Amino acid sequence: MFYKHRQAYALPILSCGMALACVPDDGPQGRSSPMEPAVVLLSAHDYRFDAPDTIVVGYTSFRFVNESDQLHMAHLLMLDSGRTVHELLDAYGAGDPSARTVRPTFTDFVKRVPWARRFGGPAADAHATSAEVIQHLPAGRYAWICLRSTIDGVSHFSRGMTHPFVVRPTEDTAQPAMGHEAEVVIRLTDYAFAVSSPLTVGRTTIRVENIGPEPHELALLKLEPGKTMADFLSYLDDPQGPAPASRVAGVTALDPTLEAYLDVDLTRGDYVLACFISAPDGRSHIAHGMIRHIHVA
Ligand SMILES: [Cu+2]
Repeated sequence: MFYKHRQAYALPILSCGMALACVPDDGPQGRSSPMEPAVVLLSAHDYRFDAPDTIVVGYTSFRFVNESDQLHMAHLLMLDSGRTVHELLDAYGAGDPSARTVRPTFTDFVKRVPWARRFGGPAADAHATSAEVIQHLPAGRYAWICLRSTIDGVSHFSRGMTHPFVVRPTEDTAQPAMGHEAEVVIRLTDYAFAVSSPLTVGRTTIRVENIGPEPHELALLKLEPGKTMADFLSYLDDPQGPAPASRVAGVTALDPTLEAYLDVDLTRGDYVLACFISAPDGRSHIAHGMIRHIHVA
């Protein structure tokens, strides 16, 4: 059943290839039917996004292609009325060359900005395509931003990796809908992952819900053959040599009460669930216990 839905809403991507976003006759984003999420294709380069300026309210499936040699994220922030991306970059210290929001060790040290809601969005490893991240976006002003830093500590957004966009209301009563149910729910709490049922090989839709008071993310990484959680933890402390795990899917930070869907295609193996957000005490959520090994069979 899931395959049917997937094929239906994936078609606009195929028909518009690697364009910025699908622009069929019916509007600024790909849309196969009102009962399916609209499809938006994003791509990352060093250091910019190719992304649409306007999306229609409703469920949107983001597919993120990373064309560069390093990990990038298309993190979504919703800005309160009257706020601008310039103000956001100022708040994040983009003009300050010493400002480091994300250390090369991956922890997200970004400042809490009360008028910018962290709204999820995809991330992808170098030369990879993210799993589909499906979210309901209310009308408003948003920005895509990459919170990663270069190895010398310069944030990608201060190099220009941000892109404002608008989610506009529609008079069409049939907004893009989710279209299919989640088979698994992963709840993000302070500080743990609660997984409703085991993840299995093949295509799965996961609903990711932040039910804690902190912002949280879900990074799903697959361990390389023979590598263990201990290898992964020591790599986070001291990232030398090839990474023992690669990111296969995930939803970047969601503020409390927000949710997103993740359509993944899993292969057999050992995976790590991790949240790289930093807590108010300055330690990472991982240090607080927000890391978990799962086996997919
Ligand atoms: Cu967390």
